[in-house]
Amino acid sequence: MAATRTDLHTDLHSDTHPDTHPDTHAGTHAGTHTDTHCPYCSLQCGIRLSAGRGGPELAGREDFPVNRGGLCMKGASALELLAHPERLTTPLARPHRGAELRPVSWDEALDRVVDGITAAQRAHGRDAVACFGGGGLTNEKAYQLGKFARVALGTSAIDYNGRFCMSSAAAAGTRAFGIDRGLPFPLADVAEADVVLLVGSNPADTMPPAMRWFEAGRVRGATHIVVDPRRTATAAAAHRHLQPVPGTDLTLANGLLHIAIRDGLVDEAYVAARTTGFAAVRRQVRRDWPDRVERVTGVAVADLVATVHALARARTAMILTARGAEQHADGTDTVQAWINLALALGLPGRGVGSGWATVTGQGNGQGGREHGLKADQLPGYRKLADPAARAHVAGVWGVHPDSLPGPGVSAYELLDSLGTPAGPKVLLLAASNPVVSAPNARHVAERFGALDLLVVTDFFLSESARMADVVLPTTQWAEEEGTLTNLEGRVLRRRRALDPPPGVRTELEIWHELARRLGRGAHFPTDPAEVYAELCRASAGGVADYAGITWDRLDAGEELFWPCPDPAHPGTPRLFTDRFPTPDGRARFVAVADRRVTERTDGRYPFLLTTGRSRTHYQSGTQTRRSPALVRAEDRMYAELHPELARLVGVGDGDAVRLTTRRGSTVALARLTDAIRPDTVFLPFHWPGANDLTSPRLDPTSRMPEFKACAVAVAAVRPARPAAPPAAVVTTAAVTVPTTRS
Ligand SMILES: Nc1nc2c(c(=O)[nH]1)N[C@H]1C(S)=C(S)[C@@H](COP(=O)(O)OP(=O)(O)OC[C@H]3O[C@@H](n4cnc5c(=O)[nH]c(N)nc54)[C@H](O)[C@@H]3O)O[C@H]1N2
Ligand SMILES: Nc1nc2c(c(=O)[nH]1)N[C@H]1C(S)=C(S)[C@@H](COP(=O)(O)OP(=O)(O)OC[C@H]3O[C@@H](n4cnc5c(=O)[nH]c(N)nc54)[C@H](O)[C@@H]3O)O[C@H]1N2
Ligand code: SF4
Ligand SMILES: [Mo]
Repeated sequence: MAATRTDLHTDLHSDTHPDTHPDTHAGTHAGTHTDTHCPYCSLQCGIRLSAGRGGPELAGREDFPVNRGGLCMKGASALELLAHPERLTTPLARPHRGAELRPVSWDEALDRVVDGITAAQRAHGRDAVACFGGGGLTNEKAYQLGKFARVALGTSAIDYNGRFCMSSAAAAGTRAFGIDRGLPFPLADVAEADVVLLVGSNPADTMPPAMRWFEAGRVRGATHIVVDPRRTATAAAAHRHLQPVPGTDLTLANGLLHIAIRDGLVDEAYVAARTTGFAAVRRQVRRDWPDRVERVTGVAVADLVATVHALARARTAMILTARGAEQHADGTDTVQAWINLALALGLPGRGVGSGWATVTGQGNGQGGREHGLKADQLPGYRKLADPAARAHVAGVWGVHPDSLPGPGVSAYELLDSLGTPAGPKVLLLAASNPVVSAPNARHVAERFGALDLLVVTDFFLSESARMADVVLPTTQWAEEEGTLTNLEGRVLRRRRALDPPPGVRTELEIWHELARRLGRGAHFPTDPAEVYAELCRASAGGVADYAGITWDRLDAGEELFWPCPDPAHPGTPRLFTDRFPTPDGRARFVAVADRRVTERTDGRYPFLLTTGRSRTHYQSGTQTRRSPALVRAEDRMYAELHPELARLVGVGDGDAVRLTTRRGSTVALARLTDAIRPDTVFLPFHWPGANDLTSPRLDPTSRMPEFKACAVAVAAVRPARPAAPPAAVVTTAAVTVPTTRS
């Protein structure tokens, strides 16, 4: 590996750390280092890259307050992917449908893309071209892709994978508090909470370095309670574990609030002074009496009572939700139900160590949802339908407000419409792998097949890229400059430590070239600092105001959280201390009822399937399934089954098991564990197959799909122990990739 790495890259750049040699990219000498951040999750652990003898070396940054040197196995292995033999280093194109992808020049690839865009828009109108982005893109790239759609293409058809991530929490947070910043306080505040309730969140596996703050709290004597159908590593370390039926969190939260009201635990003074709408909620939860809640959720009344009393008695308490509570067809209302509980107990804005928060997931999951990647959104978390917002952003962009398209449809609806008579005919996809990660994924693959032109920008040939007509190779984390916003709303600098392989371009360069060919090149600079400065201007006065978070302040090492309206402003680590950013300054209760939206089990599909993450792999697996270290740790898809369920269907540990839902079927290796509910199967979605099963039913407000609960049939596969991995179990090693350097 090391030899390939030095082949492909010039050595590590000299230090860009402010203490030493700011902004020099010339040197290639040992002993220098660059401080940057991990390519993966929203914790954005600080990473230091140094020039070692055998090539670059990577270490966790002790000076970065979020991880203080800690890294998980994904972050620690991130160097393996930079000079990976499967790295894309030249554009690829298919001469015609059905032909193999083959290397082409940049000019040929870009001309092909622009010809496709022009032909589709001429025949079918501007919305015939769609864009789909990802929460891994830097702030500059997220901003630029949103602008590219509205200004270069003039299309309303743009959305991104954040819709599949935290959109329910974003919608509920905005509805309740007038703002969506995942953690409205620094992560370190977790250590100050006397009670923490984690709902559908498994940071011990999904953000291991974050556990230091939970552990610090426990050492101080804090009580931690986890709500999860599985006894995860997070639940095992907590004091109490509530193990509900998947999809019943809304009833659980309403039930806890019912008990709080019954037992006189509501903070009436806080409710009167800082909120509106409690009367309707109080009426709503009357019917959620404890016995009924126990029947629906499977959580014992004694656990319900103990949980709500612990939260209410605590000096400081937090409720944190993540994907387990949010990825449901009633995800927005479910999050609202947990917010209602937090408000009734007077937690948000009470002070350090209290509140409600959502634990955002992707590297730039927070920034990605602020700068205009979303179908209905303009930079600064502004609304595309708001005339004042349109006028402000059009002014920054140097276009007429009327030239901006209106809001488009959400991610799954967009994917579902591809290639239909009224839908887009061309898709530009960057930083997402929907044929693995979108719900009802086989259907999504069919829609990809119906397009006139699919263009994928990636650094590996993902399953989605493999279906493309044109593939554009781009830079990876350690090869680019930019900013990202982590789960706390803290803005960070990604710094370039290495040169990209020759032939690879940044996305800002790619979009500039496409825009230039469309006659709009002047609007699309390629320097990230310039794009960031424009983003700051576009966000000024918006909810997510970056105007004061200058590139220079970030480079000087200032710790800056948005909103930060001017360069003299210190930023806002903690929100809600005096008021909520709603018109009347109060937080809003909303009465939410159980609409029983979760797909029903029946005789044919008698169990519940839930999906999520393993500690080892990341998302659709494009990156981590190519890491030798991570593949050694876990090389194929597994399904967690309770031994009782396994006995019922005749499956042993390590046997192949077939899972079938109303959408499709897949095979995984059975992993028997009594840590899961006997009526529930858990499947990680890091390999193709899991999303052939999931339901595309959408939340009416956030348009979040129902990833976390659907009805499933479970059957043994005969012969029970296949010699080779079963068909749907795809390991990277088994996949032949049309090579780019043959
Ligand atoms: N190793 C690893 N880490 C990651 C990622 C990764 O892919 N791999 N991805 C990153 C991203 S983008 C995200 S969004 C975060 C996600 O981070 P998490 O939200 O922590 O991860 P998940 O595994 O999706 O879901 C959390 C838990 O929800 C539980 N759950 C399932 N159904 C329900 C339910 O109905 N109710 C409740 N209460 N719980 C339920 C699952 O058992 C699971 O343990 O992780 C980030 N970090
Ligand atoms: N069943 C089920 N499905 C789920 C979930 C679940 O819990 N269960 N979780 C959902 C969630 S929370 C999420 S966030 C999504 C994530 O799912 P995806 O959107 O598929 O996310 P990734 O797998 O991270 O895909 C990123 C792709 O872009 C590439 N990439 C990374 N960085 C860049 C970049 O800067 N530029 C470009 N051009 N490419 C880049 C990677 O190589 C990879 O191919 O999956 C969702 N799907
Ligand atoms: S926890 Fe997240 S940011 Fe930190 S090293 Fe792991 S993947 Fe990277
Ligand atoms: Mo996510």
